[in-house]
Amino acid sequence: MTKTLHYRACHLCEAICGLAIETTRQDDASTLISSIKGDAQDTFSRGHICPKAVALQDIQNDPDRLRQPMQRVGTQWKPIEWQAAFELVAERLADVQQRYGQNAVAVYQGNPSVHNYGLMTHSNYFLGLLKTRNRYSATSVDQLPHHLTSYLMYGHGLLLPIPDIDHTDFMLILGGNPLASNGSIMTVPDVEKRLKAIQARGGKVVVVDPRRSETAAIADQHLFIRPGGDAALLFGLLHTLFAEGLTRESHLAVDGLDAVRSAIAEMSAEAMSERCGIPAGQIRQLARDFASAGSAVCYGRMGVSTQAFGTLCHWLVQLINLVTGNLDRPGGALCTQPALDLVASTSGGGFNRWQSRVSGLPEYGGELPVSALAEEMLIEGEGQIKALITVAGNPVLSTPNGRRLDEALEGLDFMLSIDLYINETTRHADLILPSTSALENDHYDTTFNMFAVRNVTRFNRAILAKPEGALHDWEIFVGLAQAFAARTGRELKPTLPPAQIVDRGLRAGLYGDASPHKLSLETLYAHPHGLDLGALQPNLATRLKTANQRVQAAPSVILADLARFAQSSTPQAGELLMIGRRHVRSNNSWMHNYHRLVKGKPRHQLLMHPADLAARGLSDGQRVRVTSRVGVIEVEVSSSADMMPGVVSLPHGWGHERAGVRLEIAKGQPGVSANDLTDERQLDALSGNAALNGVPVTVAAA
Ligand SMILES: Nc1nc2c(c(=O)[nH]1)N[C@H]1C(S)=C(S)[C@@H](COP(=O)(O)OP(=O)(O)OC[C@H]3O[C@@H](n4cnc5c(=O)[nH]c(N)nc54)[C@H](O)[C@@H]3O)O[C@H]1N2
Ligand SMILES: Nc1nc2c(c(=O)[nH]1)N[C@H]1C(S)=C(S)[C@@H](COP(=O)(O)OP(=O)(O)OC[C@H]3O[C@@H](n4cnc5c(=O)[nH]c(N)nc54)[C@H](O)[C@@H]3O)O[C@H]1N2
Ligand code: SF4
Ligand SMILES: [Mo]
Repeated sequence: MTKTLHYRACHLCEAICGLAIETTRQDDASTLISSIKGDAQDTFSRGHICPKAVALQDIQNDPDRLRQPMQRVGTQWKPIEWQAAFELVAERLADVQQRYGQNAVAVYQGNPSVHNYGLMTHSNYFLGLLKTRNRYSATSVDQLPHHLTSYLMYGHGLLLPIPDIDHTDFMLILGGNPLASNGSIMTVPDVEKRLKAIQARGGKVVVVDPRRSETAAIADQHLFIRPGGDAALLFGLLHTLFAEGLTRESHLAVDGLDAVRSAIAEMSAEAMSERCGIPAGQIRQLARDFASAGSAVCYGRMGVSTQAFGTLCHWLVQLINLVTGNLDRPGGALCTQPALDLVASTSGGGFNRWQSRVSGLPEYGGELPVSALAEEMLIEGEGQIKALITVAGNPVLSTPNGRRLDEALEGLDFMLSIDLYINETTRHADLILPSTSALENDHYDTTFNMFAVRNVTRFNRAILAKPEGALHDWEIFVGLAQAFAARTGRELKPTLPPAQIVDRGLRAGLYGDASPHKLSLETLYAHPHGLDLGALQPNLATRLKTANQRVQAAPSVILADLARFAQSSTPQAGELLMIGRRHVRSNNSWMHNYHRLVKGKPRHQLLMHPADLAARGLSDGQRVRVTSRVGVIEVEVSSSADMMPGVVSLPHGWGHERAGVRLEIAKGQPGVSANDLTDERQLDALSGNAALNGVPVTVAAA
């Protein structure tokens, strides 16, 4: 038996923690993972990991994980050869497009699409050939408002200013719980230490959240907010900054600040207080604290993206940083200078160039909002979706009104899933093509290095050999592209493996723009613990992609959305609004099949304030029936004084007890799906992003 120590990052979530993985070569020549620990020599993550990293070995060994292409024949799954599978896909998709048009084939790309570089570099090699406008992804149940705001204000959807957490004196967090999520659009391994370091250097952390979250619990101040009330709070803050002369000159050239000032003239802290449930005095004080800090950063995430005014929220976050002089400034919000820069090498975005057929929801970046997916399948007419390809996604559990989508999938002519499991979504597929597992893959993080709180880079080598007959995700796309091109007589340009694409990008910038760091794969191979390229630096002035190279503070489509805000509902007596939550042992819908992560007491209960329980004659632990416009679920309720009265919390990604799902451990503790209650009609209408938080519900004894 020989033991070997390998170093690479975990890429299950955005934190990219360095791992030290020991493998043991057995006498029979097979290789086992003998331990997974944090890599103390990784200067970015400094040894930090969470329990999910240790479960990488469980993914590897899971008997439920698919290892070969599977074809559904009735209710049975039968193995099929790769080439036969590729040809079958090509035949079926070509047939659907020939009969119903190009848009009749839809695509949904899930979250791991940005955590696996082969999916980044090669999915379009195949999917691009389809030339369909029915492209969907998890972006529109997540961070779409961030991209749209950056596209409109800075000219590129990926110019996302990142909190300079290591140097700030004041961090205001709205709708993010990095202690559970490990940070999002803020790649920050070891976030708890970094937040506590703010406090240790005399700074402050303030959290705004309808639940006293794990992050709120360690903050200096926590403000409960009515779900969906953040735009009101942020208007009140910005108004106070203007009204009390708390603004500071920015070095950035800005258009439209006067227009902003007059547009929000009536939105004082006093006028906004009722909508967010925060007293005007506290709003004003927060504005003063923020403005008087040496440096400060306002950061908003999931909780403020996936709500009815997600884009207004992110626009206001940018403006608050801008007018206090904290945008593009150390200790404030800064853009990264990544080794492989997608801002330099991709187009900026594109918005509302076309709309969804049934509800007219706007396109962004070539995709339509996923809230429209089910109706585009169910409602007949020209352009109706007849076939679907899902890639690393589980929209039945992840998108609003998932039950309706579950039903819609039944009616498709053909469905292909590129996935590792037979889950709530892929059980409907005709064909599932599974890729190699994470540790069998090499990986370069094209996405999360862009969002990191330091400029960092690394290349992750595969640790386990590719099993015989297995294919990487990128190879599956190449196989599909070749078969589809052959079938339809289309020309296919040659491609390179992802590692070579990354090497080119590191050397020269992907499309010939000189890379600022002059790196190559070779240099990264020589740095197995990652390469630190320094703290974030001001660079927005030179990186702006707007037509006139100035920040656009008042994009007209955003100002137009103020009218919708003005007409929106104010709090109703007795209202009960549902929000979500994350737990460090879970990962969206797909890591519930590992005993190590799900053991112990269940974590999928509905949380409710004791006063709300009492008002309904309910008691802790009881089964309750939760009803929304679109659905009903039954679940156990847990009494929690951490909830804001009038708000209940249910995590998403559960609900594994469905016929045909092959997730034996997950089915032992299935939970229910929060997205059986969320409403596909509840949207940030401006961007089309789903409003998953702030869903009106009623709760009664089951
Ligand atoms: N109510 C509510 N709903 C939510 C959210 C919420 O907060 N509340 N959060 C939303 C957010 S932020 C997101 S990102 C979405 C996530 O939603 P989705 O992206 O739709 O789903 P995931 O649960 O991430 O499912 C990932 C799938 O990818 C597969 N997979 C994992 N690794 C690989 C790989 O390397 N290759 C391939 N081919 N497949 C792989 C897994 O088996 C699994 O089926 O959910 C959203 N839905
Ligand atoms: N352990 C774990 N880590 C993950 C994931 C996971 O599923 N599990 N998913 C990954 C993904 S895909 C993403 S996108 C990130 C998300 O990472 P985060 O953005 O940190 O998301 P959450 O942990 O869901 O935190 C959202 C917070 O918003 C609060 N909230 C809900 N509604 C409102 C509201 O109206 N206003 C305000 N102010 N707050 C509100 C919730 O109570 C919750 O505390 O996490 C990533 N990391
Ligand atoms: S926080 Fe956990 S899941 Fe995320 S990268 Fe680090 S070890 Fe992996
Ligand atoms: Mo996400």
